[in-house]
Amino acid sequence: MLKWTIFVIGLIVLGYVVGWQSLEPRAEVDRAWVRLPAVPGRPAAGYLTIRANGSETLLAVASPSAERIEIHNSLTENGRTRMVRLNAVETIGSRPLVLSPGQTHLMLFGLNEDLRPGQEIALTFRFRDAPPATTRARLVAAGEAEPENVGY
Ligand SMILES: [Cu+2]
Repeated sequence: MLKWTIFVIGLIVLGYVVGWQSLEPRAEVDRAWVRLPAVPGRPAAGYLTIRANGSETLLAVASPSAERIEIHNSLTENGRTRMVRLNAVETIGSRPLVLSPGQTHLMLFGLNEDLRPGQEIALTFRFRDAPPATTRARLVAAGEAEPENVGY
């Protein structure tokens, strides 16, 4: 009887494990914020955290408030920092991927110049496998630190 009980429990556990692995790819974005440019008309920079239930690739980002959004990486060579455009950025397994100042970030070109610090804009993220995700990003002034309580 005990053997049967253990066998049945084993089947249930196996079912959960297999079920989890075959889950549809999912990705969400949170803690998004955008630092407005010091000079209007210059690009703004966006930061956020991507969480996926497996390895996932971010392919593109769009917003009704910006003409174009690029994914950038900051590189420091010989003491000079420059930015390179990335075609995509990947999560490693299900570890959260954090886009933060001085590292991988979004660059928002042609941002609506009527926007002010404290307001929010919508950002939509397109992934290789997971369905698109939309989040709201808090706007902060140039030179202002990362806002607290920016999670949703
Ligand atoms: Cu950049």
